[in-house]
Amino acid sequence: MQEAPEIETLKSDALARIAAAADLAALEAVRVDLLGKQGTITALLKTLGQMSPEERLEKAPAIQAYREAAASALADRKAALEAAALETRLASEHVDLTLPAPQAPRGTVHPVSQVMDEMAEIFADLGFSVATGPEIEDDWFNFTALNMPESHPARAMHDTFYFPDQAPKGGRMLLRTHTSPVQVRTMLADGAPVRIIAPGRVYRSDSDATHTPMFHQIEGLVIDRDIHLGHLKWTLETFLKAFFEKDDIVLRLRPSYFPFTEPSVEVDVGFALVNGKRVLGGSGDESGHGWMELLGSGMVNRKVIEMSGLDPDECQGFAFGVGVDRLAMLKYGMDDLRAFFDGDVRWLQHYGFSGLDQPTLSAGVGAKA
Ligand code: 2U9
Repeated sequence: MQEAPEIETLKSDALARIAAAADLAALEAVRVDLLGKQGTITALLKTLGQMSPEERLEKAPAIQAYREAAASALADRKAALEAAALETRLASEHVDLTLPAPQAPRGTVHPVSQVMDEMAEIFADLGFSVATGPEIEDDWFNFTALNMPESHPARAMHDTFYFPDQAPKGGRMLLRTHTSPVQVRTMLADGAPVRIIAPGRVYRSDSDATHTPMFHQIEGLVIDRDIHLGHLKWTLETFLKAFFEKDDIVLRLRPSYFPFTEPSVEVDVGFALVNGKRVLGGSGDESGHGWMELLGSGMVNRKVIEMSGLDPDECQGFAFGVGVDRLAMLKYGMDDLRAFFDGDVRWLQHYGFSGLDQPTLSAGVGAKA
């Protein structure tokens, strides 16, 4: 009967070691030493296998009791040590709730989106609404309706991404090369009067340091009665003064040619060279000044008005087109167009806008800065 007391001793020693374990690591060491693969209790349990059935009957209860006592003491001690560790941490770690929460990395509004918002804000003040349309167009809306019939050389100039498949009305499907199809669709759908700007992505298959296969444009269209070039000039001046938040913006309208406008004018803006940097404002004819080409525009070609379902003797209008990426570079001083599309977070953090800073033109058009 010597045997059983020996199990009791083993058990009380084990329970003492468990109670004495100072931390979770020490307790884990005791657990492995007792119940691990090479543990003393594990070994003891294995001896049951080599015993005679009588002997097993006699010894097994004490050994089983020893194993359960050790296992539950280990579990209790583990819970106690974990609770104590949490207490210590809670006591030591005091969270200063007045401290601002750590800033989650915030995205920024891309300069192109910012400029599009600013322009929508300005033109909304001028009574324009924003019109959008499909980026995948057919060549009737992208070219023919804009007075660029099949053989028109301008088609080639617009070096176009064509799709293999046929367009519903014959012709070819393509990625739009300008947002002008949106204006044609609007005239066909809503008739006159029209006061819209059409912002969006456009595609041309040329890619070099200053051209990217996809870029952003905003075109504007006004169709009504008795619209003349003066309305165009005033609208562009008012827009650019509000956009660049400068009252001394001076424009020069230079005769040009576009198939969809007649007469057509390129619009230049005057700038001064201030220690090598171009500062917009003033006439470009003054010494130390110059003219910078900004956008194209003109009175809408009669043929385009006809093909858009309107009577050119009844109504006429003006249109303009401008590259948004280019406007953003001018206003916010970026010098590399390609960076617009690189998705470099450092560039976006530097040139991006926080979603909260609404375009600063809430003073509205014509308000004194
Ligand atoms: C309709 C009638 C006329 C839109 C116009 C321009 C001149 C123009 C360029 C500016 C920079 C394209 O992004 S860019 O390369 N655009 O110069 N666009 S007039 O004329 C229209 C549009 C629609 C129905």
